[in-house]
Amino acid sequence: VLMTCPPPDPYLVEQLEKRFTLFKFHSIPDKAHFLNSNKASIRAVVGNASAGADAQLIHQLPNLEIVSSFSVGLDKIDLAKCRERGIRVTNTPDVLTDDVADLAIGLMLAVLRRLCQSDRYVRSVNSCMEGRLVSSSLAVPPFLQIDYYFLQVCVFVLLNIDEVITTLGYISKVNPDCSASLGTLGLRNGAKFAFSKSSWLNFTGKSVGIIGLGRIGLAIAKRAEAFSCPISYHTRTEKSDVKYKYYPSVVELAANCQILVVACALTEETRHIINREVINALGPKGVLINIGRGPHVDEPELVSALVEGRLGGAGLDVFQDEPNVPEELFGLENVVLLPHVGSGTMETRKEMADLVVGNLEAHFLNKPLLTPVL
Ligand code: 8YV
Repeated sequence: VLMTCPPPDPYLVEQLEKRFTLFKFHSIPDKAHFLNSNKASIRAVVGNASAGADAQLIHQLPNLEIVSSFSVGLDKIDLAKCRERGIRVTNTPDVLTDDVADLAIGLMLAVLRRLCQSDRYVRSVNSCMEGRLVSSSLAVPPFLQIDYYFLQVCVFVLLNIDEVITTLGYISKVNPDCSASLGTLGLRNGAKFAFSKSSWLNFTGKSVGIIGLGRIGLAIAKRAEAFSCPISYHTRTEKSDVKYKYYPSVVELAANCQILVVACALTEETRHIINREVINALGPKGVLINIGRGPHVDEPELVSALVEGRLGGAGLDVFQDEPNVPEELFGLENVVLLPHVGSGTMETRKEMADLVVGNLEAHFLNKPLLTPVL
């Protein structure tokens, strides 16, 4: 078995190693040499959302029988080539649906309610007040720490006297409500931390537009309904069995919702389904949530819309060139950035691993595959 992705889960690796001879392609320095010497013995590929089996790899593996993906998404597998060669393909549907849908709702709440910003604020206020900031982020000898901290606070107070008064009111609970105030604290490496409780938006009742109404899209819709969100959707063809409003174009969907969620598979047709026109239709009060794939979005367009304020906010679990994230997003407080963790719970990752291994076992024992794609 050739694992083409970086090992995504220790349990998966352990289970594969118990049953098969596992080659971890990612950590092999001379891949061409490795393939030359081992190509004949490789009968299965295990991949995930970051690496699967492209045409070039399939071409180099003459005895490849099955590709078992540790993902529901199949965009890293050349399905046409597999079909042509009679190579079986399996994925991990259903077991991750709830987690991905939960995360989509989490992102909506996090963006609108500024959860991550609030968390950063509380940590910063506390580490600053206790002087931990200085000792944890700077290599200052212990006997100098108090002085350095004192100096930092003095400089900061002089520069931000108005905000310090407001913030101290909040911290000392003299003014526990502090609802319309703007507190600013000079923190990590001298960066300023702007914090305004009145810039948050509520989530309940916001209209949610979903692109793709498969298992994950439907699970998101069901959850958003519980928050009294009117639901609309876009798919290639209208669904006869759902009551949500259908829009035949993504631009129309974007123009008629406040939160737009990408929940469709990545194909040539859906690449850059979020483009400038869609972003402008969603507008300065709209929020984009992407739990699909990075290339669903024209990322430079998204970045400039967020920087210029043409888009209200974004919650992103996926990026065009993971693990790289456009730097321009780091300074934006209306953006929540996650490292592709939609299915990343212990329970789900175990179920995904069991499916990957179960499919391989079934194949090599000539039994029906558990979750066949091809
Ligand atoms: C995984 C995914 O993050 O299922 C998918 O399509 O993107 C994710 O579940 C990934 O494959 C885990 O390594």
